[in-house]
Amino acid sequence: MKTQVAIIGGGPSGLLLSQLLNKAGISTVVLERKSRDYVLSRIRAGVLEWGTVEMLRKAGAGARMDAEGAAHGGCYLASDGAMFRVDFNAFLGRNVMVYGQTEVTKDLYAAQDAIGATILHEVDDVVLHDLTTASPRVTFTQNGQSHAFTCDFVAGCDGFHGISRPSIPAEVRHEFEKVYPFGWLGVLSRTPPVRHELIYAAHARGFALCSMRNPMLSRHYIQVPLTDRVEDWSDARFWDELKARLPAEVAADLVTGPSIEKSIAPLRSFVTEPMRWGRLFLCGDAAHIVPPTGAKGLNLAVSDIHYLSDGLIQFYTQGDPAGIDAYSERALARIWQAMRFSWSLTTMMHRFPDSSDYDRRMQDAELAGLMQSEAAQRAWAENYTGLPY
Ligand code: RFL
Ligand code: PHB
Repeated sequence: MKTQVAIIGGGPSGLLLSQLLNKAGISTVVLERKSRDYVLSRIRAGVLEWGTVEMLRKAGAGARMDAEGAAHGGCYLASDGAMFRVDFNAFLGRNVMVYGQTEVTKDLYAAQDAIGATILHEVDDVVLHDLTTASPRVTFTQNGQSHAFTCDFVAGCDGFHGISRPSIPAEVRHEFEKVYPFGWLGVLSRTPPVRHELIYAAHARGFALCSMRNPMLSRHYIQVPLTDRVEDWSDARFWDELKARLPAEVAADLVTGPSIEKSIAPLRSFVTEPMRWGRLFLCGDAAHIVPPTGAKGLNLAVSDIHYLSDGLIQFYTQGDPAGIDAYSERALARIWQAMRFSWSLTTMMHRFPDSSDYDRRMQDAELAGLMQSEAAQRAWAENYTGLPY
């Protein structure tokens, strides 16, 4: 077997890359460790930057998003009772799209099926060989049988715990990491969203976020200690805690109901540099992780794929390696901006266990500064809705 681009990982970044390359006549093989049902059961991101929306349309996977997604022209920030709205439309004439990652992934699978792309599920023991030669080789097992194929390039789209990043020698990698001393408890429920747009709430008891998937499906998060387990949080305890952290007029409107999914995610900022080694390119969570506060993870995966797919198409159609040679630098420049935004929003909105009174006054002053300044809100909106590619 031989293909032009081997793609490790069938999450949003791997599927989107495969789709864009296939549409340009470039052959791919996607290797995914889990089953399709498992990949589609993961509840993750909910907010798409407009650049992501346009990339999904370009890939031919945007029709259902355009029909069922909700364009939001702003969002709310709340702090101990006070709440204000950042108006993306007024400042920038831009929206974000509320459409779940689960649906994005489903649409990408459907688009891949429609063009007959090769996606192998439940593969194990993926190993990348000869990455610094012109003909890398990929070996793996499926149903207990060993397989191998050669390719021109490998795209490592296998998430934070994948094998692609560790395939780059440790002495080549420069890793930057910040682990936050708390996690997010996320709850999905068949209840109407409390407001039409998202609410990010800072509170003395900890951060809370009201998000949604559609008019009858809400997604809420609260900051919890890393030592907490999902079993510690009955539905009743969760709703009480969420209400306690929201402004009173919002809490009064909150409709509660049984949870249909509940999970705790740790918060981390992580970047590895460079994102290319020989013929291997890292994309998405394989190369970087942001805390979910800025809603940037999936969107950064998509901007990586924008740079890499353009570079590979330029290479195959014009014989010009300029785009793939610039990939790591271009992707990283945008990634560090999103890292800064996610870190700054996380730092401003959460309670840190070791923070002093001084630190808390700084958080209050930062939020008040944002509330009072149109210039600050405009800059915030530019980052939240997505910096240009
Ligand atoms: P993924 O989605 O992790 O996909 C990687 C795929 O690779 C497979 N894999 C392997 N396959 C073969 N061989 C191996 N050895 C393999 N190892 C792993 C895995 O099974 C998987 O299918 O990475 P990708 O494609 O780079 O996509 C990144 C996004 O999933 C991620 O950044 C976002 O979900 C982050 N995120 C959010 N991003 C946003 O843009 N907006 C949001 O609102 C947002 N909210 C969130 C989030 C992530 C969260 N969690 C749970 C981490 C909210 C949460 C709670
Ligand atoms: C979500 O709806 O899952 C979501 C929305 C915004 C975030 C993080 C997660 O910042």
